[in-house]
Amino acid sequence: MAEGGTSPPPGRTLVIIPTYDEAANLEPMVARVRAATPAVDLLVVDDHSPDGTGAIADRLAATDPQVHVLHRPTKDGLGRAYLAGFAWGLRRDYQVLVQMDADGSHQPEQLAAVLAALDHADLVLGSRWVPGGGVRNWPRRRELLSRGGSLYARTMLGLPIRDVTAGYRAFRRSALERLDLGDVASAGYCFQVDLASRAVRAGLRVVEVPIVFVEREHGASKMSGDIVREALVRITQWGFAHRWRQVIGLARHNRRA
Ligand SMILES: Nc1nc2c(ncn2[C@@H]2O[C@H](COP(=O)(O)OP(=O)(O)OP(=O)(O)O)[C@@H](O)[C@H]2O)c(=O)[nH]1
Ligand SMILES: [Mg+2]
Repeated sequence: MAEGGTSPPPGRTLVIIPTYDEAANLEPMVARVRAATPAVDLLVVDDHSPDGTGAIADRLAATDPQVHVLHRPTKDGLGRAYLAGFAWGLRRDYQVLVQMDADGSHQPEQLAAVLAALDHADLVLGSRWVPGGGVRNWPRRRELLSRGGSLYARTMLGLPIRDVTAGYRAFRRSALERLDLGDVASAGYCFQVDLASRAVRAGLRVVEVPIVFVEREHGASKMSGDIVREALVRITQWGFAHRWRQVIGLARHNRRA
């Protein structure tokens, strides 16, 4: 395994930014990404935002050949927006695909550190819950929900990851190609857990690097009770299935011994 963290990313990079009603955030975010890492391309995946975010994305794309836009007809969830973005990037020759929220929570200025860690990883998670990571301006209640959710998912699924719901991520193309994206059904938050879990089970090298997550200043969160419920139900189902597979494996092993 290569050591170090300063070499350039291994190929062309696409930063995928899903948007739903991010009119106040998109332009500054795109400008920050372009300033911080001028070599990367961007793909905005907009779900027909009523506030005109899609038109802003089109305007940015018209003046910058490194900015692209994928329009989808209706709001269909963060997970499916990312799947569409991955498919778009994989059809082209991008070697690295990055997930980044539009609301300023994932700081573009930390992208270089996230990409550098791909040097010795297949998937890099920008992590709030490793030393050096954290959150800024988050209400205590929100932090507890996130920490608790991560702990629950990590324990249920037996994952060696501190920030399982982290949404600031960089994948090598080869990693995404191994994850059977065709049968990912998670629409909301548990999409992040689903992909992290698939990566670990596939034997990929998953590395966490510290990031500071900043609470959005403009626009509204799309987080809802339904999204939390979807995550809770699915993670619990996956957890029991995982434990059951372990029990069966152990029984087979004992029978052979
Ligand atoms: N295309 C698309 N983007 C979405 C959808 N839902 C959320 N997003 C985007 O996904 C990113 C994260 O959504 P947020 O609403 O900030 O939710 P979050 O960051 O998970 O949760 P918070 O902690 O509340 O900010 C933002 O860029 C949203 O605009 C969706 O259904 N479709
Ligand atoms: Mg957010």
